[in-house]
Amino acid sequence: MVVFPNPTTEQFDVKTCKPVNRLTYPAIPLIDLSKPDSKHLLVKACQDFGFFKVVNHGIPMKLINKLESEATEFFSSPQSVKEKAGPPNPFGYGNKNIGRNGDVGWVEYLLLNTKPESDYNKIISSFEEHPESFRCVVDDYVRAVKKMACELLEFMADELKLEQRNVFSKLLMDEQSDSVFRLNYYPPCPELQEHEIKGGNLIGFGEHTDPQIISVLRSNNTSGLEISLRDGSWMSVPPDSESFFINVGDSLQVMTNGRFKSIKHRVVANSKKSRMSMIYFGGPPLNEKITPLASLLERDEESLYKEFTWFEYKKFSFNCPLSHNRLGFFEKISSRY
Ligand code: GA4
Repeated sequence: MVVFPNPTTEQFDVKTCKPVNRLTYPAIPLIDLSKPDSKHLLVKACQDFGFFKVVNHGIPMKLINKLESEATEFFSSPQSVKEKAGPPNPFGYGNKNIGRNGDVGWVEYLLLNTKPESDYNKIISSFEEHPESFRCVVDDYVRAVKKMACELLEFMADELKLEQRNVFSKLLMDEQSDSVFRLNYYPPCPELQEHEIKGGNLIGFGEHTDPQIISVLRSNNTSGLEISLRDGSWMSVPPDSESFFINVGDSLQVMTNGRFKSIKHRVVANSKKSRMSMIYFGGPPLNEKITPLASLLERDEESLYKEFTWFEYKKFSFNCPLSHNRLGFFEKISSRY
């Protein structure tokens, strides 16, 4: 087990968190699941941004709110209670330390494996007064967002004119799918008001791309999420507690031979308001080869990536710092390494 000393606020590097000024920002692609035509926008959204917002998704607000209130209750429990569920190894409760390589953020979190045989029950029963209800709501929520993620992946396959519309979704549906669920709580940081006045900010979760296939994020109405645009500027994503935000992950970028973009994103914390987010990371089984789909390659088009399994990619990623360009290591002609 790696034990990190408690990070100091200076480590959150307020300077690098300052957004680059731009005069105009592009609109975030919007997919309205109640309108069948909306799915035509998916491929373009994944190619141009690797990010989009989903509305009219059909997931009951009651379920979402129930999970948020369970999570709020957990994060407001005494530190000693929360720590019973940590440190993450790799699952469990974490506070400020992210991953194994010294990254820190102004965030508390709970990382859970979604596999039924995982030790997630053990983690939950160690801290909760009513673990049963927490477990049920996490299960119901994960089931619902996974279904939506699969639907979106199938629409993408349709739009890409792939013969097998479940070519991506079957990886999430597989019993061995290595998917993860994360609750992030960004507490307000009053000491940072002074930095905010000077236009600085505090890193909640540093810049990174998600290694999996697809990520489904829902947050409360506190801002903080920022996405990196092609010109290197950061765009703040207006929060919307009734919608979901979807990221293309590194694995989907590889499977589409770079057509879809795995988006770099980060979260900045706030001096006054807390932010709560819940993210489902849909991943493939560990032994799955992550390689461009043959049917997507044009004549003479070669794979941009060396062959690797999800296990190999995951092992490499989890030993890298958060902001590392991990996919660069697997590119055949390394562009950024
Ligand atoms: C980013 C996406 C998910 O939150 C996560 C993260 C994981 C962790 O928090 O342990 C990683 C990060 C994430 C990518 C690089 C490595 C691993 C922290 C880190 C420094 C759970 C995941 O799958 O990859």
